[in-house]
Amino acid sequence: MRARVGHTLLEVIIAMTIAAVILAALYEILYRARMSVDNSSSISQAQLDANELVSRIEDELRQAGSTSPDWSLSEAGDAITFNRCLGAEDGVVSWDVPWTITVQPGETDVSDGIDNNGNGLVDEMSLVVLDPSTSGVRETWAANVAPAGLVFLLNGKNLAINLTLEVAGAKPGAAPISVSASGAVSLRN
Ligand SMILES: [Ca+2]
Ligand SMILES: [Ca+2]
Repeated sequence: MRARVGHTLLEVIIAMTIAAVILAALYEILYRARMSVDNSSSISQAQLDANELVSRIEDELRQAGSTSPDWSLSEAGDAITFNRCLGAEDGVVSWDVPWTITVQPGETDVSDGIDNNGNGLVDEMSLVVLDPSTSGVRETWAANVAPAGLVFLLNGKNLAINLTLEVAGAKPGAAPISVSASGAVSLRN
């Protein structure tokens, strides 16, 4: 009887198929692990950003008194207008130009329930500083604020601030992940 040498074509095909299936499964596992790491680092970064932005708002408001000439809080609690105090001389306080800190629809994603710019966030808003006399944008501080993600709540002299940012979900079409930070300022007289 002749000794069997090598493998039949069928055996080779079966072996290659099994190898391909194993490689595809490994790739899927690695891909998911990578996505999960990327997503959790985006969430951590968004949390740092949210904390930093709330501190920035606190710093601005701390300088402003609620008696500053243009002080006002919108009825919806999503916009605050104030003047920064530039100092006092001979008992006369001098105030900076008015600022409004608020959120408004992002330039590339209008408020229509659709993710127009395809970044995984629906109707994300921008955190902006407006010139209240013209409604022009003086500064943009963040572009991934959740819809209605900025809330000011005044209780006596205590002003609470809550900001919610969003991070796109790990998979396309997944719901965004919200990250919130809050702070408070005791307003000066
Ligand atoms: Ca979007
Ligand atoms: Ca939209």
